[in-house]
Amino acid sequence: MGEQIDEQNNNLFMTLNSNLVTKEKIDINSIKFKKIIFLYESALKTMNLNIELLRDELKLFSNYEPIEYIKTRIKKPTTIIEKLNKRNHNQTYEDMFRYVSDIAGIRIVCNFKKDIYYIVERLENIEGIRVVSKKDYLQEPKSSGYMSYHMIIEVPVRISDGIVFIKVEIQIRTLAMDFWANIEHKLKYKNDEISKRQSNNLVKYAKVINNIDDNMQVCADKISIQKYEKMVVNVEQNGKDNKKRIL
Ligand code: 0O2
Repeated sequence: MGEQIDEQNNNLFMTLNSNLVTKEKIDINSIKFKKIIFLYESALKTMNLNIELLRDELKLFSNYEPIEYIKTRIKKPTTIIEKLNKRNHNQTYEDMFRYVSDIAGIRIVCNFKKDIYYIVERLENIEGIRVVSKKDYLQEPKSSGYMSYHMIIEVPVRISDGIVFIKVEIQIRTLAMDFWANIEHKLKYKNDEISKRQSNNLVKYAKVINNIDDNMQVCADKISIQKYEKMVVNVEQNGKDNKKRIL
């Protein structure tokens, strides 16, 4: 029975795919393009809901609030075309599906570095999604100084015609990394005219920020250990008091 459903889904997936993933030139005003963007929007909404549920579950069940905020966006049609051109790909639907991995994008901003790795682990285990790639720019920052954890995943989107796996890019970073990346994006990322000196300064500031992140982590770890030790002392004290009362 399960195999039959899998086969059915697979056939629908192939039919839907062969209608959409074609070598036709992209027309951003066509119904076909609108349908494709709808699929990316659906994948984004599904993933966003999963992340919001994870955030709420952690808060309610574990009193743990690693996520400060979540942002989502769909890449502008003209930017999709620009990206294909810049990377010397064809302006076809096939190349758009294959090479533009961030048409649907989610950014998760956490408090601490450890939170990032915890969130990555939880996202990997969401049923139904497929992890395509992971890039850890915390371990190996970009030459610009950029730090973040990137994941490309595929989210199943079911529509009446069938099922299709749609790529979503997830960027996970701390508040401090987000502060740096937003400003650097405005000042430099797509601006070739910035001087070497200013470029070096931005790399320097990224290192300062990384240092602050590390110190905040040490601070948080110490505070949570102290909290735990206090709790243990309280429990022991309560135990002694109860004993005295009984005697
Ligand atoms: P935008 O305007 O933010 O959307 P890909 O670009 O994903 O096909 P690549 O080069 O392997 O392939 O991706 P990478 O570098 O892992 O991640 C790309 C995205 O990360 C960028 O998207 C940026 O959002 C962000 N990013 C990467 N490097 C930097 C950096 O040096 N500074 C800042 N501020 N952000 C960076 P886009 O589409 O390039 O740009």
